[in-house]
Amino acid sequence: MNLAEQLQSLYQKFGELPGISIELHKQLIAVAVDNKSAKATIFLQGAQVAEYQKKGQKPLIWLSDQCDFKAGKSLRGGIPICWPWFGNLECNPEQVKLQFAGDMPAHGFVREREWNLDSIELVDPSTTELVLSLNVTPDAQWPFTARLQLKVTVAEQLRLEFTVTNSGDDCFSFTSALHTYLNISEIEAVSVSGLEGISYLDTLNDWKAETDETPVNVAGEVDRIYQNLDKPALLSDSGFNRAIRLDSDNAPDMVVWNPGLEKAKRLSNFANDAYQKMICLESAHVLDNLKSLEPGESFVMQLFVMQEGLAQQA
Ligand code: TA6
Repeated sequence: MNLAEQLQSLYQKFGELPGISIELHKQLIAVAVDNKSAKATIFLQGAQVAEYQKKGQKPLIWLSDQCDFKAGKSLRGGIPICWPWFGNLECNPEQVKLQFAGDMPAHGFVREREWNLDSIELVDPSTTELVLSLNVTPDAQWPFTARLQLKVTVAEQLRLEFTVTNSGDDCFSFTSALHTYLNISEIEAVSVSGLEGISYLDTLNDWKAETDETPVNVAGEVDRIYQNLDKPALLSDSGFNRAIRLDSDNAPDMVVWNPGLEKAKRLSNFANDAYQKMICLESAHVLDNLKSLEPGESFVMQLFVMQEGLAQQA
């Protein structure tokens, strides 16, 4: 189907639902949700959440104002789904790496593919549930068969439930992440707690293992892979006077990333000063926490993003 036929088909299925809009952003189709709790926008390409904003609050999710909405290119911002590998393939475990042939993009390939919008359910006036899916079939990049599903719940909190099913005849292994870009007041105004004492790999310092006993404050480029969290991460933003809690299920790791000025200049669709207004807290399972699925087995990872008032400073 071409874009016009796709839009027509989506309007016929979902266009009459209260609070639901089918949108075209240049080459990309999105579904917009507006209910009593929040507004949200999900692009069919990559099943990428691009917006989530609780009513009366500032946006929770950051999206670059330099997105070009081109087919085949993941939006800068939102919550890209990194699968069947996280980061550079070369930095993945052998068990994951050896499954691929050829030159591979960072963060896998499903964030660049067109997912299907299977269903939208208005659970209640404050809760909307969308299900998107993607069937991955063997090709020159990856010789396995999988069915991916993303369930997005737009309510007082944002919930993503990412399911991978081995729908083929051969076992495969993968790493993955929900690469959440958060909207912040100023990078100097935020700190991330909940990671104190958790071992992390500093990818900017030869992947050396480190730990911090204090909350993470960002001054310059940060790219850390925290392994095996034991509590939710909490982003405190004194500029917006709010805290954002990220809780997850089956995502034991978290990547904390801010490009800083120098890397910002090299990033696509990213203004030089945009590093001031975003930070990535990426719920993941990487390295030793890779997953392997036998035929018929499934894996489910969940992310809960909720906004809280800022604990009154003591
Ligand atoms: O998750 C952190 C990271 O791997 C950074 O190193 C940076 O590359 C970021 O992801 C963005 O990657 P992308 O391929 O979306 O530009």
